Amino acid sequence: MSSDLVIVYHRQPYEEVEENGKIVFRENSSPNGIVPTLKSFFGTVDHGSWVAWKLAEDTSNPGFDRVVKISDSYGDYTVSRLPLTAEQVRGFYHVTSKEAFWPILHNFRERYNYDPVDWPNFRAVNRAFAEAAAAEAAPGAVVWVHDYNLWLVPGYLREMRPDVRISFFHHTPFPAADMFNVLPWRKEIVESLLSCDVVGFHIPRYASNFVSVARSLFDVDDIERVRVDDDFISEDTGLTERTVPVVVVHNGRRVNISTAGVGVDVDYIRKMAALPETDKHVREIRAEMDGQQLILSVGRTDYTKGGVEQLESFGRLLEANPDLWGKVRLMHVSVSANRSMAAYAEIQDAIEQTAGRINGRFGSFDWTPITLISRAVPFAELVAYYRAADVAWITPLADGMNLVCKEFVAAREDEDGVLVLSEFAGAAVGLGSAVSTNPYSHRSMDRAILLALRMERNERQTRMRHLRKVVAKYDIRAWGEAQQQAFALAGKATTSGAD
Ligand code: GDG
Repeated sequence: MSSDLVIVYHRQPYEEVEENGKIVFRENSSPNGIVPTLKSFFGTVDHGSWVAWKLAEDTSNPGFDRVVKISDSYGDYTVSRLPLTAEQVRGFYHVTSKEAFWPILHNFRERYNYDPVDWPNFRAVNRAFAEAAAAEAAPGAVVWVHDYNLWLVPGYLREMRPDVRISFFHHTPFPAADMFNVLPWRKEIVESLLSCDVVGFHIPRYASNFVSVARSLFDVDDIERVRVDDDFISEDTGLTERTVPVVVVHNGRRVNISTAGVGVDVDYIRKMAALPETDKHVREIRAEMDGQQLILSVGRTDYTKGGVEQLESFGRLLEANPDLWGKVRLMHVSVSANRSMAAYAEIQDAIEQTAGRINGRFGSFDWTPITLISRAVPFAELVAYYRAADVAWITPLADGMNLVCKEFVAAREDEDGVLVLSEFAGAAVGLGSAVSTNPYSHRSMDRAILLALRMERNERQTRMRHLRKVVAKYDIRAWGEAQQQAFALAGKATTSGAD
């Protein structure tokens, strides 16, 4: 059965587990995160499909059904599993996407690694994703492609299926032309993106950067711009833009540029925060803290998340303020997603060494300043920590959006707690009431955390109330609606004969 909506996302939308020798598909144990949100879109169409990859030793004889039907609380949908060998996955995902694209997207030119890239493999994998999507899509269907590792999919798909509407969403930042154009495949990538009906970003800066990159490489004209909504103009972040492009025309085709930042499931987090088990856990954490202040830091282990820089700031804070010894603790949750990759193993080591050095320098038998957690904490537990923390310290060097800071705010029904947020997280453009910090500046980092620890209750509440309004207004449902509107707009652009 062909589908009105095809979601192309590299990971499968469920957990595949073996039970009594049989493979069963289980809904992801946590309804939090982007995958359940994307699946909820299947409720808006007659039939939906999801395209993802699955490891196979022999791709022509993968030993699993390529297409399976799933029925879960999101309805009935099809999952098309693209068989890829371990070598193909390594080449397209771990090498090309993570070693070449990821550093450029996040402005780390010095970490960019060109040499091991196997470009023909990247093309072949993206083409295979496009073929799988083309096979699932009904005439005129929306095909919704996610993230940079699938950058070439729109171009191939447009050739195969001129009738479909293609929407592409970037979860990462999109850099300026000086940075993006370091990629030798820049023209091929941007040409593919310009064959979409909608290209989507979290914030106006990334949309503007994309358009300036496109203009540097192609004749792109008729750029329609609108003023950015006041909700996304924060004077404290270097990421603010005053206007944002909404349409560009390339080769006579209109390409809609959509800007809507992913939000969190505020209702779900609120409910979880209000559970009696969460209450009990919060009381236990507070009892354990025994009047000390708790700083919480949560993120993936990635150099973009600025973990080492943050730990060093904590070390300087203790060095300069002996009155804080024994009075404050940092819980640093840094979950490693890609242990096998050298860049991530190196950052994990650096985090462990820095935390160890600070604990050794300042700690005592009954006070360990930093608790380092490298395994994933169950989400229910994380919510208890969000509630119990005095400060959430979220200081990435670059981050497309950052959902952790929004989860923290959503969990704070008590309207207390301080958010210290990097001005280089996409979320910062909407969260002007956070304590803004520049993670590249020692002085700014050290000042912001001290300010947060010493902030009076009145100011904490005023800031938190404002943050909560914004996080609730731009929650995950608002993002979903913005995407639906963008799909509808894409439909109009196609039928109005803009081609
Ligand atoms: C990419 C972009 C963009 C973290 N530790 C634990 C845990 N988490 C969960 C958080 C949050 C998620 O992981 C992390 O989301 P982020 O948005 O902060 O970061 P990325 O993974 O880098 O995501 C990013 C995002 O895509 C969406 O577009 O915001 O900029 O880089 O939900 O709660 N969850 C659990 N235990 C942990 O220890 N259960």
